[in-house]
Amino acid sequence: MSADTTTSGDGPVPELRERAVACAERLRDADRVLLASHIDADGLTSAAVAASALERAEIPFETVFAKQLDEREVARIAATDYETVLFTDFGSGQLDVIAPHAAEGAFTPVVADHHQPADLPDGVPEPGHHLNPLLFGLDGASELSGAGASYVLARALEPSDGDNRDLAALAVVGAVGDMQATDGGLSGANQGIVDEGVAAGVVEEATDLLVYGRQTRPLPKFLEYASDVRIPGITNDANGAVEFLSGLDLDLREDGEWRRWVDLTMSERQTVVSGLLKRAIASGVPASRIDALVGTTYTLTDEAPGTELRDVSEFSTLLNATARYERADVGLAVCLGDRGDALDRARTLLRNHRRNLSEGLQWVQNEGTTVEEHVQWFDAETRIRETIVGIVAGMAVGSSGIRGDIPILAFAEKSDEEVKVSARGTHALVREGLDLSAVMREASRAVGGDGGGHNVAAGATIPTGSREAFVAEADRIVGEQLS
Ligand SMILES: [Mn+2]
Repeated sequence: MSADTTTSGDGPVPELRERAVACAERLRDADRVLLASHIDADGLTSAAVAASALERAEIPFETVFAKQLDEREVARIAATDYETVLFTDFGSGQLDVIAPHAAEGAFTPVVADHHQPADLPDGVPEPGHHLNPLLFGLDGASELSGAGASYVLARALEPSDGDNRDLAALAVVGAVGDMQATDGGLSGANQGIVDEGVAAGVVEEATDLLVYGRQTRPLPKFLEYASDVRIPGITNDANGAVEFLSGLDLDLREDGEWRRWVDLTMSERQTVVSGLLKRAIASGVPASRIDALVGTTYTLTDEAPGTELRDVSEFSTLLNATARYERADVGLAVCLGDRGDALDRARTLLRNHRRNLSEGLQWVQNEGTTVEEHVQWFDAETRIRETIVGIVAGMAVGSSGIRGDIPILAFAEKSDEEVKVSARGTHALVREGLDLSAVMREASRAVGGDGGGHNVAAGATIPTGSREAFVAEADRIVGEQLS
């Protein structure tokens, strides 16, 4: 029998753990720490995990957030009198900017990230406190998120009488929010974190219907909006969903109100699932799509049943809604346990977010995209907020009237001087060689901007007026990648 260390107290990967211990030592040596994190679901949970761990280790800290860690932002950080800066969910891709400041003695960086590390300028030494799964042969897009890297650090920061495994709950929210789950389930080092969360009694893993809104949506809305697997006559069909449910011979209303998925007994759920499967088969939905209806789900057992926070995917959606509207303070407060004002605010932000997304998608579908040789694009200018234009682009690829066999570039105005670009591809294109992270970095730098991200989804900021040159450059690079 070989020793399996993946689920031991050493955390998900022993080499990562060793690096985390070195990072933790640096943090313990600091009088106080500036915690800087990315503004998205993964970045917010990263910050919450790190903040909780610093608090418990009695290390004073202050938290700041940024949408993008560019030269200006790093310079602002360097100008503070913090000697130690902990970067979470970003920092690796900006090491070329951070390391020179560190070399000059402005601050000592500790980085817990999962994005592609940048090459350093000649003669600038590699910072020593760099915790990133990519340095240890793990996939940063599917095996460990920023929150996961922060969690590994948090375990290393545990006081001798403490146990930070409860923070696995937030790390799982971060991984799911970072789109690291396939068929609902996490893998790699992420699975190790799930196991620790289960052992700590904060996470529950189950096989269930993979439909958004298990905790919060009344059954007809729950099925109507289940758009990942389209079932004719139910999906996007309010009357159809009600008719389907009414025909099941179950008592699905309580005091005249529709019950929610979470309210059903196991046997009631089975009746609904088998009815759905029958309907899907009868309507000719392909078997592979039908399989995608059911998969792994994660429940946070300390959260109240029937709330967004109980279900990991609903929790991460709620956080994203706060992030997209620059309310990182609200998202962080929810992560740190505020169930009053912050939660109310987050819910309002989510309602507005949904309305903005559907209006945005409608607009793209009406306008259509401009198709180049290897990419398609649209410029929303100020019609779609730059913070949600990427999500709209992802929803648009392959939707009604928009091609799904080439990547999409989406532009939106950021300021008078800057334009935000978001790129979205498909996993099929990535298998053929598409790497949008490289496309966005190279094409943006060619026009005086900067960018990066993941192979299937990436972003950049470019100077106003450079759109045409950027599209030409991106089109050429994508052509090279896919040839
Ligand atoms: Mn992330």
